[in-house]
Amino acid sequence: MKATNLLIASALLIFGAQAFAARSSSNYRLENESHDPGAADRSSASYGSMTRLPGAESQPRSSSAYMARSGSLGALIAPVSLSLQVSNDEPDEGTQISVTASAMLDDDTQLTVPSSEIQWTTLAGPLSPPDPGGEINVPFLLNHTAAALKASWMGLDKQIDFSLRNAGSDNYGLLANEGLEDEWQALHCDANQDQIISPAEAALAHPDADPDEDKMNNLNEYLTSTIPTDANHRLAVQLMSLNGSTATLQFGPVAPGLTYKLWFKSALSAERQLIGSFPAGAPHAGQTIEIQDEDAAENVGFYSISAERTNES
Ligand SMILES: [Ca+2]
Ligand SMILES: [Ca+2]
Ligand SMILES: [Ca+2]
Ligand SMILES: [Ca+2]
Repeated sequence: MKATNLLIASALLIFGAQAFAARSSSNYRLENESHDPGAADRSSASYGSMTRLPGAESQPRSSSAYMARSGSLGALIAPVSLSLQVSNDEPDEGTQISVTASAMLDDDTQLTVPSSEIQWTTLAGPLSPPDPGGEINVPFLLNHTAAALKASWMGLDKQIDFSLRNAGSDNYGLLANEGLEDEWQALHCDANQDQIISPAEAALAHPDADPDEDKMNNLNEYLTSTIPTDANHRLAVQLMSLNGSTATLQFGPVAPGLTYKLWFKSALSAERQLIGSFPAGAPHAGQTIEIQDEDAAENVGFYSISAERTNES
């Protein structure tokens, strides 16, 4: 009895070795063969297959070149192109958009690819990759901004370009809701112009701050189109000379879109009188304007200059 048991065990061992061994002849060699007597899934380095009946609950599987169609019997499919559909490629800042991805397969059918299966890369701009549901929150912007995302899936790449619209001028991060254009504030306070505004930079850009200490706060520098980080750049009027009753004055720097008014008062406590209005045309932009007040009194007086915006240029 003992001898018989030993013989049976040896026979099973020999059968198993024949069924699973790699085989070859002078014409072919079969590597990595797998054997699934229970009709289970099989795969090698270059293909994947599943042996479930249509409708069976299963997940698609893939290799670098193929994926198995979910629920089908041993079907292999190869995606040939990837496409992206976006709800709006010119969205306003602060809105939400959605991206859906689909693949054209080599049997001319389409497959929806979940966002969560895609590897997303931000190529340009401030957009983060979509969440697993394909939603993207468009951040608030300083200005109109181009953006691009890349989707990579199953060896296929697809780029999608966006033109993000700056819908509001006073809504950006720490610069929001201060009554000054964010773009102007960032131009002068964002030290490395990376559009990341630190609390210290935001403090320098506050309407009441005077970072160049020229006694013109940022609000007034903004209103008169002067540079808030240059103490030599501030709207001022200077008396150049006084000959008889003719005063020669210079004021500036002037900017397009502003109208300047020259005022005089005989004493600090007196009512100011309007000497004249001077639209600042383009030829004078950034320059100083010289004017003469031919009714200047020879006694002490005070000139001042003010500016108001007359158009949006
Ligand atoms: Ca904005
Ligand atoms: Ca602002
Ligand atoms: Ca200032
Ligand atoms: Ca200044």
